[in-house]
Amino acid sequence: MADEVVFLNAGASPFGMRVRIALAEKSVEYQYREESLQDKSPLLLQMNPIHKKIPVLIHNGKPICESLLIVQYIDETWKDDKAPPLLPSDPYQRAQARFWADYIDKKVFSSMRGILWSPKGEEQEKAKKEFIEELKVMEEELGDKAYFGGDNFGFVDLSFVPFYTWFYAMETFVNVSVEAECPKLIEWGKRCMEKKESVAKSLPDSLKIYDFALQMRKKLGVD
Ligand code: GS8
Repeated sequence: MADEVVFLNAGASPFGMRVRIALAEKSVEYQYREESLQDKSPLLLQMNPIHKKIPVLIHNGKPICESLLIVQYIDETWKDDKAPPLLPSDPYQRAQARFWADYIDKKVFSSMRGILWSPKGEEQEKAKKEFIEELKVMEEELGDKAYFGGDNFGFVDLSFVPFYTWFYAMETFVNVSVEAECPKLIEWGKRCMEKKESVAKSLPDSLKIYDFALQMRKKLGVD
């Protein structure tokens, strides 16, 4: 029986972009369902009753929630000869990759949220400072490698690159140039977009993301 794969997502979500890239990497066919986060479908509530969030992957009727766990599930389930595994085979290297993905979610995403959804002022400035510091940590980890995974695009690259398309919104909201602060990180983002079709076709345009963030700020009454 053919696999039935359903992907519940919302277009601008960096977490959803991770899943999109992973599915593209492994050439998995799936049905896409766009969710409205203001009016969640009964299917989303049934499939992710704990967090009630996208993304959710439903594989043969069984849900998997949380983007990093979904990506790991995809990596373990669809082993494609053309696409090397996203996670390294060595347990220590695997733990390190998971550490950086966790750092992105706990630290980088948290400062990005601070920039995006805070009113102009002290709180947003604090988030800006933290954001740049954290990006520098990521840049240091990248070092002179082509990818966080070394010569190949891997789990950390996949976990981080969706945020690259959000950088323009951050830069515009708090008047900072990520390229001036972290040039290697920008080169890495461009490399991912140019060399990885799975990335290029999964990331929305930065301007669209910026418009989306502006609309959200209005809706939330931040500005
Ligand atoms: C985060 C998912 C998330 O925040 C993951 O999958 O990695 N740790 C999770 N999803 C948001 C949309 S993206 O900002 C969401 O579904 N929000 C709906 C809500 O909070 O009601």
